[in-house]
Amino acid sequence: MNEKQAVGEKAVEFVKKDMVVGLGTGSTVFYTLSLLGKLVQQGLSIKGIPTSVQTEKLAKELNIPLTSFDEIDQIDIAIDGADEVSGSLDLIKGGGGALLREKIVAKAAKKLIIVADSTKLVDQLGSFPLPVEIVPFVMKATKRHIQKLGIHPELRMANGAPFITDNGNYILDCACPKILAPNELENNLNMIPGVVDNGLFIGMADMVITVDKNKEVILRE
Ligand code: DER
Repeated sequence: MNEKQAVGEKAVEFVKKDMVVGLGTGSTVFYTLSLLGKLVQQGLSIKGIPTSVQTEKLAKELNIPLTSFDEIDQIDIAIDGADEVSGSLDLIKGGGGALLREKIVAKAAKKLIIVADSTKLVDQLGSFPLPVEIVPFVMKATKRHIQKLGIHPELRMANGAPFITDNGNYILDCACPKILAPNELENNLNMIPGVVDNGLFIGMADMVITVDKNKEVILRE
């Protein structure tokens, strides 16, 4: 079974007529968007808010109608992937470089559903390097401030140059010891001048759709 497809498509069951849907970014939510595109062709009336230029492009290819925060105030449901999911449904996100818009959309949603294959499940966050979005202007000083928190930032590169987010910023991927106090780390990071946001999504997921040891799709809430 393709776990990504199974969990991605399961999430579509929670999308109802006339909903405003936060459209996540990545290879798992790709299956959610693909099935939503088919249902839209069959008459499902929804409006999507994309979390990245990549997702916006895919949604347009699938003819999923799009809206924006200029037109709506609240999102009914956001569906997104994750890079790590802890036992308490806390997340590390940002592997795809879209963490800022993903967090904005997630915060604006009445319900956040995460679709994650079994490889993403961890006992404690921190095996996946924590993505931190920073302003390019002040990178060296920002890296020094981050290192004082006991984590180790590395500039994300793409094609031999710094990776640039949809918002024109850099990403530092930070190797962490096991993250014992994720709330504290998230707040400490975001207080650093030059840090825009980070990939810790603490207490935000309402449901995680994943696969258990018997290869069954399960809902964790
Ligand atoms: O950047 C993100 O948080 C994305 O949701 C992404 O990293 C999810 O991973 P996936 O491509 O394995 O679904």
